[in-house]
Amino acid sequence: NRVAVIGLGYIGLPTAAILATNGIEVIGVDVSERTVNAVNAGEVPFVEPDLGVHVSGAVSQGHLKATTSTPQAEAYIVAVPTPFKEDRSADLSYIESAARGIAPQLKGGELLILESTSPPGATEHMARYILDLRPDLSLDGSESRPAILVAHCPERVLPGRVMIELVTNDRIVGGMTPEAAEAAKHLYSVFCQGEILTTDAVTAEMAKLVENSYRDVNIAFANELSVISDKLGINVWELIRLANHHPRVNILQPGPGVGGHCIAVDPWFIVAAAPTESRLIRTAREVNDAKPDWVIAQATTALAGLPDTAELSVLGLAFKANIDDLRESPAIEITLQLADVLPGRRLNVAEPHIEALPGKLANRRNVELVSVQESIMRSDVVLVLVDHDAVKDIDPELLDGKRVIDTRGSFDKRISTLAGSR
Ligand code: SAJ
Repeated sequence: NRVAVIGLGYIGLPTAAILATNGIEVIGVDVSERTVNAVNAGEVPFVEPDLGVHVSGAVSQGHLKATTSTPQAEAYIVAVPTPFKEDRSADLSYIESAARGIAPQLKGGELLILESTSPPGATEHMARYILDLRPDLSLDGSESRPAILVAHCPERVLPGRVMIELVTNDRIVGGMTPEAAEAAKHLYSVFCQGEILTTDAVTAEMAKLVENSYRDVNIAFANELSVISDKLGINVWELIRLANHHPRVNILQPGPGVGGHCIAVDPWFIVAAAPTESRLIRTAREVNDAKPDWVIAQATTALAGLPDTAELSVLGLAFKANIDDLRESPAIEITLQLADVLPGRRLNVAEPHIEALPGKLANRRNVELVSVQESIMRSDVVLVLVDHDAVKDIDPELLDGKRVIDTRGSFDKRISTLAGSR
């Protein structure tokens, strides 16, 4: 049995690799020649712990091959991007183009799994799209047309822990038909040691969106508390720590905003599907999206009145702690805007997980990448944007006499105000 995985990105490649290392013949398909060549050379074009070992092992055993054209296979896993469009509805064009590749290869009896995070109805859309191209097939064998089994199986792995969570997480499998759900469950049981729960396709789509919205709403609550606390002169970290002693309260941590490729996107798919009804989910998105501007105002206020020579230390650029991933990072957005609104100030940026500033920041004359220690020593105002261990572990004496804006509570036990500037 042969499985084709369409889209060799952050989800497709790990899934292809784990199937292949479990003895399945896997063909990975990607539009990028570069990605295809890298995989065929046993290499991984991005950073994810342990993925490299799996890919190189699977390729050298001959179980994993990559190509740019969709082959014939018994099962297809579609793991392509579903970005949102200007109007915040989902862009299904990558799914459609994967479907156009798959359709001519089908004979009937194949399993088609959509893994991409999708708005409600996307799996059905993919199925209908294929059946329009292949009217000789059906979803249920009706009118003696051979059936294809279509299911949605959202991934829930945490970047940085993908190879572990692929195996250990429980998995939701939603079929367009019960047979499709069972077939998908059978395939995932090859590597998934968690529970595999079956449902219908649209419930599986919503489950994924709801998980990330749940987190977004809870982070928004924490972010709102930090703004309220600042206004009231309360230390939000102490406040949350105390409130969390209640047996049924578990408030998350405020930050400079919500980054990453999922939590800031997925709730919009729910809002687009039910705009009038999704009031809380929409507001949470707005609260989190507004947080970077609030942080920028805190930093400019802290610098106001200081001599022109006073410099700013910016600690962290990644979208969360202890990773090197800068994509969709609120810290990048904040730093870029600060570089613009403070053209006369030097910004000493420290991001211990990168060797060079990303392009957008590299061409700003007032921005320099330095070590955490150097950044603090040079500066009068310290803005913490990511709670990397390398930031939390600094000698507290370095902060003496500095104005500290700690958006992550990295020093919460040592400094009693959030803004430090009051
Ligand atoms: N954040 C806070 N405060 C918190 C927790 C997180 O400000 O208390 C921020 C982070 O700093 C980051 C953002 O939220 O900027 C998102 O980080 P995250 O660790 O919450 O999540 P992701 O984006 O790395 O991964 C999420 C996970 N979803 C859930 O935990 C419900 C992961 O399981 C999903 O597979 C992934 O989205 C995805 O691909 O959908």
